[in-house]
Amino acid sequence: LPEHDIVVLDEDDFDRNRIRYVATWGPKPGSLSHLPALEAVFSLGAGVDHLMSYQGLPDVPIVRVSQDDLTHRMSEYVVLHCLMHLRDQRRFDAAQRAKHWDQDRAPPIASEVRVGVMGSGVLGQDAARKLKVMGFDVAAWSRSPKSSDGYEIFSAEEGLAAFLARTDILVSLLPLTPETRGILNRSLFGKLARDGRLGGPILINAGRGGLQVEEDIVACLDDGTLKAATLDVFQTEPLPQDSPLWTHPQVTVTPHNSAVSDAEMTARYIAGQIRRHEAGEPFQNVVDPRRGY
Ligand code: NDP
Ligand code: OXD
Repeated sequence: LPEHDIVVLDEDDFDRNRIRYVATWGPKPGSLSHLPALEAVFSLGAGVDHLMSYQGLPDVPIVRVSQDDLTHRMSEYVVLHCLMHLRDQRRFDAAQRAKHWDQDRAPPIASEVRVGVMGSGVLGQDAARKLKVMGFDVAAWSRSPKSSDGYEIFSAEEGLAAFLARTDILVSLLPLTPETRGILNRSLFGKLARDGRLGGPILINAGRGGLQVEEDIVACLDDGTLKAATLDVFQTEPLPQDSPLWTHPQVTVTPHNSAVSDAEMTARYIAGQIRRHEAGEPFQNVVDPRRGY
């Protein structure tokens, strides 16, 4: 954007009256206030919970990142971990370390395993499509009613119980909002299918840590309500050293890197949005602050 000056908060001196756009992740209190020429705020990631919790969010379009490289990375992660659970890969990792030839059974195939994707937005739809290609029996859940050619989409509170009852692997790709906070809890885990081929329900959460109640996850793993979990996001990040999730034998921990935004791609995306806006076209991927996503 050669026609614009670009400044960095806390590094450069600048005149707040001249700031037209802000790109941010987890803005400090006050940092978005007193910017009279502000035209838009860009979230440096797909999620905007870090902005929705800002006190006094400016009344300008809030634009989030939604681009193919991030979407494809997330689908890679979801497919990888669904396949890891399908093939019980962690068991073979342990067997290899013990030099144990653990060849005892034919695993189920993907079509015998029901994956339920919570959140049927940009990420959920791409992941669901790719899980279908691998053969999984896929369904999804969203806030508003939707349809898809390839799989069933349940919606809202009314559709939740039926969605959970047909789910062996629950993939969470929900945004964190007041409605979804803490949704991944014991009551919900207790409604997942118990008659599946994997020996118990499995949770994969790559949405946000605030969606999950970690105490419930550990207790449900210990009493068999859940069989295993893959978690990319946590209530507190980095995951505290004393969290039992680090060492739980049924938990796979990844450090919030299922779909890291590439800095170069994100910069290009934001520059592209600014060019659209300055050419009189609307921003894309504008968030609705009333919904919180
Ligand atoms: P979208 O806004 O495109 O999709 C959100 C989906 O969630 C929609 O289908 C929406 O329903 C659904 N939803 C929202 N609230 C509810 C609710 N109360 N009940 C049921 N469904 C609900 O977002 P993306 O797919 O782009 O991203 C999803 C989230 O993934 C982000 O908000 C972020 O938190 C997380 N993320 C995590 C990353 C990581 O590295 N771990 C990387 C990138 C994103 P509807 O279709 O009806 O609107
Ligand atoms: C995002 C993230 O929201 O990386 O983009 O979590």
